[in-house]
Amino acid sequence: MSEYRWKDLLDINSKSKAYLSPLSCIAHIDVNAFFAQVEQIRCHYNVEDPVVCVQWNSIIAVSYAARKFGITRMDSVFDALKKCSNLVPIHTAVFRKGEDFWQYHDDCGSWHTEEEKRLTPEKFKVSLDPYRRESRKVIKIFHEWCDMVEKASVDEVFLDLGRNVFATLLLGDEVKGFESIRDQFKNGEYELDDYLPTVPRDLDIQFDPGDYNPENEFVFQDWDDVLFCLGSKITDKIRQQIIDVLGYTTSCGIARTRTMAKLGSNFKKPNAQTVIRNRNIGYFLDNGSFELTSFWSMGGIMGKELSTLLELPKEKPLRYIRESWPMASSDVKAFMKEKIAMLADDTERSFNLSDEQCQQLSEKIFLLARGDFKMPMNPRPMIRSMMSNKNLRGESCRHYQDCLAWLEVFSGELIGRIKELEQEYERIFIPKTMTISTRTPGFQRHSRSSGLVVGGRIKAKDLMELGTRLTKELDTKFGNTKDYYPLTNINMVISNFEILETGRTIVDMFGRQTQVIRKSGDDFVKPSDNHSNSDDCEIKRTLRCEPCDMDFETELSFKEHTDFHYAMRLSESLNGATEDSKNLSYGERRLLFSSAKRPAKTSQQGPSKKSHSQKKSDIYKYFSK
Ligand code: DCP
Ligand code: CA
Repeated sequence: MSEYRWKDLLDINSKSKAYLSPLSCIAHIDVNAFFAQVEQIRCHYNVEDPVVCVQWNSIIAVSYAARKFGITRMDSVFDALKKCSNLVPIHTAVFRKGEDFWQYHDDCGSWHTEEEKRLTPEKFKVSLDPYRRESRKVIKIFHEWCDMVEKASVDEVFLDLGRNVFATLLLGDEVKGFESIRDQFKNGEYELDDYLPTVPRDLDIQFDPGDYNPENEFVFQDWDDVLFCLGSKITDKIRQQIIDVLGYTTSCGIARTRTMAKLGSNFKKPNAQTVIRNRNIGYFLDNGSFELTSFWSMGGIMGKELSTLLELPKEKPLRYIRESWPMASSDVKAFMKEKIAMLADDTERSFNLSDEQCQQLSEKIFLLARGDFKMPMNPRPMIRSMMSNKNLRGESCRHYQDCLAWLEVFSGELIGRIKELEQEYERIFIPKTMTISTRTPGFQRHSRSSGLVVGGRIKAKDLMELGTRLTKELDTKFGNTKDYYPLTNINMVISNFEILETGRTIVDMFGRQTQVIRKSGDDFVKPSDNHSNSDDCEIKRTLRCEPCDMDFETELSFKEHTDFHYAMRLSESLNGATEDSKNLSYGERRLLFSSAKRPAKTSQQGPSKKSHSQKKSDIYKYFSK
């Protein structure tokens, strides 16, 4: 008989209960050397080419090919070139001071060796947009497969595979050998508290390499083993799709909790997955490479201090936790409190933890060491604010005009990020507050905030206008004091977002472009002229799209049209735009189609964009114009 019950199995089919079930199946997937892979693919290099992604002279991502030469993120480009003479350093895209769009400068030749071609922080600001864009494409693939995706950072996600593995086990017929449990499920021949039947012997599945099984445990002892195997087949397919469609390799971990899945994905890199089945958790945690600080939330000083407080040994510290406090977290807490009391008078070694903190930490440590610390997924954390920031060096921001040049950059960057958010969430985001903040050479911060009033979608011009006003206020107040300029930092923060649902409140969304008018005879009058008896008159809505100079009779046709624009924008952001696009800002148009375009080798949106644009338009066919 199984050690799990029917209710444990049914719970993984519920988004809210799955992570609590002992049969939970969670994956963590992380893109390998993310920025370096983005640049490698964009510039058509091979996976064997030692590509590094560079910001000024620093390396911020190292491909696995470059890692073979011992190159790390700590190296400068020059150090790395000494380690590998055919290194391929590729600089991030940058905004130029005074411009509202980013650009790659691959065509500038040897920027890293020729002084005059160097991209310097005095004149440029790094743009991470290309990576966010790629990140969105990757996340989109996860959403195609999985109903609970939590984006943990720009290049990693957690997936709750509960529904996926439930369906493969009980609802599908692809995998043979589960006929009996499927029949039992379909015919309702079970009670929630009944134990599940024994796993059949003649199963038609097997683990690919990646099952962490150092003690050669018999593989399919219980249903958790089966579910992890099914889960690993799914993540295999997802990861293969990411390679096929986008070209990126990833590493993946599968386990019953998020923390274990994350340790798993980090275990083998690049292009690998590691399954930590429940019965192998102990072996995995004790394999020599893990301690309390290995867990994501225990990194840094906190984990170190707790290790000292609990007197954890260097050798197998997690096993020590399990063995020293085998029964309950209250035993960990008791030890902690006793130790804290003992050290109270020792100013060098005393700990300042409240009873409640001890309670929480002891519960967490007790569970982490058993690979059983459960946390719910947080699929869409709400965005609260967005910042565009520039650290300034030397004399690069000496007066008000210099500030304005950086405000152009900030406005362009923030509008780009709002557009990204809008695509990701399929909502319209309108920030209501802006803050401009500056830092003086003496590290004093000054800031000014104000409400942003816009009647519809926010534009770069709106941000620039208010940013200019706030910067002017700061300049008037502090600009004449001797230690204000040159500034060492300036940033723009927008916050307090109003979020509108696309397609629902058309008048709210397109307020300025939409007119509601009532037909009376042959004349049109505004309905506000006569509210009282609108029921008995024919009300005609004229919905207008200004960029296209077109009117629409029905909300449906108007909505289809705006959806078309939306699809165009989405497609353009994925595939590159055409010259007649109505969805480009002035800066984007100039960047892409200016007649003064640079000669041949120029790669303004990157070579891969060009090749992608040939594939373009698939998305259009779902929308009418
Ligand atoms: N990044 C950065 N500066 C850091 C850490 C990360 O700019 N100090 C950027 C570059 C990375 C990306 O974030 O490519 C993702 O960070 P990861 O820590 O996941 O590192 P990588 O993806 O580069 O490598 P790995 O394969 O080890 O995950
Ligand atoms: Ca990564």
